[in-house]
Amino acid sequence: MSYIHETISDLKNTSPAQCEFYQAVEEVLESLAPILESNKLYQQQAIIQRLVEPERQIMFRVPWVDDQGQIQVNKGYRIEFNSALGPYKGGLRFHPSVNASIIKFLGFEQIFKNALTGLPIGGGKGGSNFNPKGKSDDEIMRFCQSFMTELYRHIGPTTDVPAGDIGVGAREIGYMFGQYKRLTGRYEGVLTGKSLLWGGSLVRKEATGYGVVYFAENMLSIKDESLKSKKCLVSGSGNVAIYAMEKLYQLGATPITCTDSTGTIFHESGIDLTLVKQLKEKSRKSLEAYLTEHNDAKFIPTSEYPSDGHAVWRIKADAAFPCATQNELTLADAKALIANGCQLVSEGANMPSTQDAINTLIDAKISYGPGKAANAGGVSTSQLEMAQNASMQTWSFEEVDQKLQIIMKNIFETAHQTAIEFGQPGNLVLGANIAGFKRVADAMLEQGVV
Ligand code: NDP
Ligand code: 2IT
Repeated sequence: MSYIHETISDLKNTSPAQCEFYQAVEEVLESLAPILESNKLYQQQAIIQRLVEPERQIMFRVPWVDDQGQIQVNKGYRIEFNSALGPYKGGLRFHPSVNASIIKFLGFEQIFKNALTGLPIGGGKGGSNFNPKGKSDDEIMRFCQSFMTELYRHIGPTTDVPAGDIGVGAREIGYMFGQYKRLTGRYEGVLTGKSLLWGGSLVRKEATGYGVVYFAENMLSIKDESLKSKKCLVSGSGNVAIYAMEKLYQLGATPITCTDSTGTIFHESGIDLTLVKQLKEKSRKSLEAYLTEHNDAKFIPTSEYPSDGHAVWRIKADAAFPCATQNELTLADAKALIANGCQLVSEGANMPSTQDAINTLIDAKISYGPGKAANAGGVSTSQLEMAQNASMQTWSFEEVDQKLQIIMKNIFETAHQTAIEFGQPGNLVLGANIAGFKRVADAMLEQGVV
């Protein structure tokens, strides 16, 4: 058995029943064979075995009282995965599907994503199996306060800096920041994605979605192409999807779909973004309500999705932007995209494509931007928020957006050049994994066995 397969097999024995985590580890480790061959120190110093084991895993009870006076109990997590490059950095996800496997896969991805940005941030992730859907504002506040009542003792502006992810936006960050301040008495940049009124950074809200589109532009530019006039499939209708669609429109492309957990909207003439913002950012409704304003659009409920995938990827278009959740683009979906002439996939979500879908997209020579490279604009702008907080400065929208564009270009160039260097031009999965690994692994070598 090879060294890599042995490591994965050990992991399955010592961390049972964590399939999303194994999937993320396998994807990274499979790409690392050439660099592990070229520098034996990584094996001698057990870098891989150290990387797959989080530095610390915190799991806690989150009790809270609902509007009916009933006591509810959720699970809370913060996985502090790797601090070789800086304080643990990564979002919090509130979704009923959250478990240790999901948080570990997200934390593991975050190590390499953050390394790839070139910024001084380590990798971490957290969250809860709390379901924000249908909860009142008061319930959300009480939950967030209870969550922070345990989390506050583990985080800090130079140790661990959480942010948002699925189910955690400005409202939740606000309630958590308030409770942190109350418990510690400190007003400091312990969370990112804060409101602009009290320490947030311009562009952070838009950053992940804008970044995914900037990354796509970089992928196309080396083929002398651009997004202008392209028809685009977008999945999701949350923070990442909304600002990916906004940037697509700004660059002359047309998003024709978006999705949520209830189904898919297909609007051939272009998604009405003002309406999606209204439905999702304000009234928090199902996308089906889109039809009340646009009877020329189509809503495909999840019950009508193909059994081997998702309706959104079966629609003919030039480019695809998965921006909802993990494993939302299957092998059959990838084949349908290719058959329909799709030229590009840029991932806003974390691990949205299954491994066989990724292999198929790469074999078809489609421009494929893996999430840990393409969606790194969010965490990068979080680091810009930390920098502003630490220096007590606020930068203009243009200044932050300019920095974001440069960071996305650098990430693309790094992954692209690394893929060439290791003999697989165009394979940005290999390029991103090796480049991210090299930075964090070399830091670990220099810091000794810790
Ligand atoms: P939001 O909560 O704002 O939006 C999530 C969207 O995805 C919603 O439309 C939601 O539908 C849909 N969705 C979530 N889970 C499922 C599911 N299991 N099946 C179908 N649809 C689902 O989250 P974000 O936009 O912030 O995050 C989206 C993705 O981007 C995630 O993978 C996240 O990890 C990743 N990401 C986020 C970053 C950020 O800065 N926020 C940074 C980098 C990556 P509904 O409205 O019905 O709930
Ligand atoms: O997956 C991600 O990169 C995020 N959810 C954002 C993390 C952050 O710290 O801004």
